[in-house]
Amino acid sequence: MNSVSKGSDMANSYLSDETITRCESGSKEEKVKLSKDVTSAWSDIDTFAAAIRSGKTSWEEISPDDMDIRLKWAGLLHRRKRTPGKFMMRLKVPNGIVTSEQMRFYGESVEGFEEDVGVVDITTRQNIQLRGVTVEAASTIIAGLHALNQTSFHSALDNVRNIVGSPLAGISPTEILNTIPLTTKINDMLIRSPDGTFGNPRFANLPRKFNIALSGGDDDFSHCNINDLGFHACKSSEGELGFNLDVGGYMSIKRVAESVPLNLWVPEESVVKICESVLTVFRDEGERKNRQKARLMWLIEEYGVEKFTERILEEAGGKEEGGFKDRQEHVIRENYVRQEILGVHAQDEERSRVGLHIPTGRLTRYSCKAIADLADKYSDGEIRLTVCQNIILPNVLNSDLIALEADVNLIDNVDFSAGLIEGNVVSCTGAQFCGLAMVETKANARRVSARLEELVTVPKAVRMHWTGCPNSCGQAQCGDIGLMGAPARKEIDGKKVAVPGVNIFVGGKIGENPFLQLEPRIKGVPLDGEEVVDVLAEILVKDFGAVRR
Ligand code: SRM
Ligand code: SF4
Repeated sequence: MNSVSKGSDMANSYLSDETITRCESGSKEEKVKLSKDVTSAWSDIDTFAAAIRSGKTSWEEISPDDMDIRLKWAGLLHRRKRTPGKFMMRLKVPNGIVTSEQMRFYGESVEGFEEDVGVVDITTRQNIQLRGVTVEAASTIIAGLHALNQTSFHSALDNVRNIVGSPLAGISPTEILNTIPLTTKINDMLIRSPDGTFGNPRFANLPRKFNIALSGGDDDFSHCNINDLGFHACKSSEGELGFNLDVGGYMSIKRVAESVPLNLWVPEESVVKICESVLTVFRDEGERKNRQKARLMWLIEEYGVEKFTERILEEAGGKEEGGFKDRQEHVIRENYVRQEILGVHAQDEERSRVGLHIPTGRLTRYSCKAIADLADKYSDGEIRLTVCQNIILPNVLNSDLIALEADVNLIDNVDFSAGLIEGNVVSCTGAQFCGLAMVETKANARRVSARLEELVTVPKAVRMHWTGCPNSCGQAQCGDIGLMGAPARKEIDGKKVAVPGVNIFVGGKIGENPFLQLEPRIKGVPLDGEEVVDVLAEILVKDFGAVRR
């Protein structure tokens, strides 16, 4: 049996004796978390970096439990399989709001690394990942992030991931509720200690990852239905601002589950409280043995929806205490058309918001700096990230739009306008850096979408989601078309040989009436060459009204 580290400022001190007993006979990850508290990562990274800098050790001598597991609590994911000794560093960017100073810092952080490894990605949780990071560099980058009021803590393995909010918060004419103050409050509750510093042990040892998203209006740009907690803005019958709460949505190899509605409406001021109460129940009662069943949905099913609601309300101090009500009726506006993100859109009489396309969300050190400069010049230094891996510059004066377009056209890999297919590609990391990937995704997504733009024209945007394996980080089941890495066979020199391929899903929906497409329409399409292009062109013609050029 492992000895349990349980000091007063540690994650394990929040676990009851009963939970610790379950963890002791739990999965490998649970044993690693017990034997040395995960909060150690927050200071270990400085100790390891100093020892390497002084020549006393090398990254190879750091224990694999620290290197590959515990350092994830500092946002450091060792890419042992693809780039040994180098990390991907995942940040926390609540609501996807980034300042020009922070964007400039991302570019500078990867400047010293080889150019093809030292890149920056916008993720499918409107977040940032820096790549090519060494142990020595990580400690300096974390200090730089903290100085800019941002952190990488609590962003990987068994903690709460980036809090997703509406990218049009505060600037959408159809908004019900601005999500920015709330995503900030939830983030602060999770990661800041009472003295305001980064790193709070309270919810740092959960049974598994946990996703929270808030939608401020009917567009549901946050994809609430695939989050463990999805808050849908909805006024109460008395006109108070708040949210209907859906719970348990997630995607994984084992299971893809759409969230289920609770009979619960949460007033704006009790959102943080209900997050705390669900997280407490999940931390204390969630599965600790079988990681495939350690997501919130399994606990909800154990309770049943009604009993689960009672349990979280009890934890929150009761229905009246928090001003909670029964689920409120949400009237779907007639003929509501989902707003566009990309392109120029009126914000008020003088200003516009401008959505810029970042192909597959990949930024370079150069494009980070160039985007920071654009934001300083045109959008009061503000940049917004989207779950579709693009960016928005808000508050651009209409009189500046022509100059902005000219400036954007000088930047590689940032597009002022993009085709209806290329502009709507989403892609997970894939085999370039991800050890779980079955196929390369970002490069294929770019090649295939460019070929499709040559072959067909489509009457409206087609969202194509690429994901390198069934974990579905690229959310294939949400896409109009989803492509998921899978085995395929191809005839080469008269013989059938195994090649990288994709399963193709058709018909996922997002927005007011979301739908997850769980079954692929076609399996095992080889990825290299033209076959996948031909199959997709056919689907575009049949299902999406495309016309061949
Ligand atoms: Fe993910 C594991 C990348 C969003 C479901 N995901 C991984 C790892 C950490 C695996 C690994 O160690 O290599 C990937 C790191 C690759 C790398 O080098 O970047 C990885 N996931 C990503 C990102 C970067 C994809 C992207 O290119 O944008 C996204 C980071 C979001 C963030 O900022 O935090 C990302 N992952 C998602 C999503 C989408 C979402 O959150 O809306 C999902 C499905 C939703 C969900 O989680 O329920 C998702 N990732 C997974 C899973 C399956 C979870 C499960 O319960 O089994 C894994 C595997 C795991 O955790 O064991 C996984
Ligand atoms: Fe890696 Fe698979 Fe996630 Fe893509 S979907 S980033 S290949 S784990």
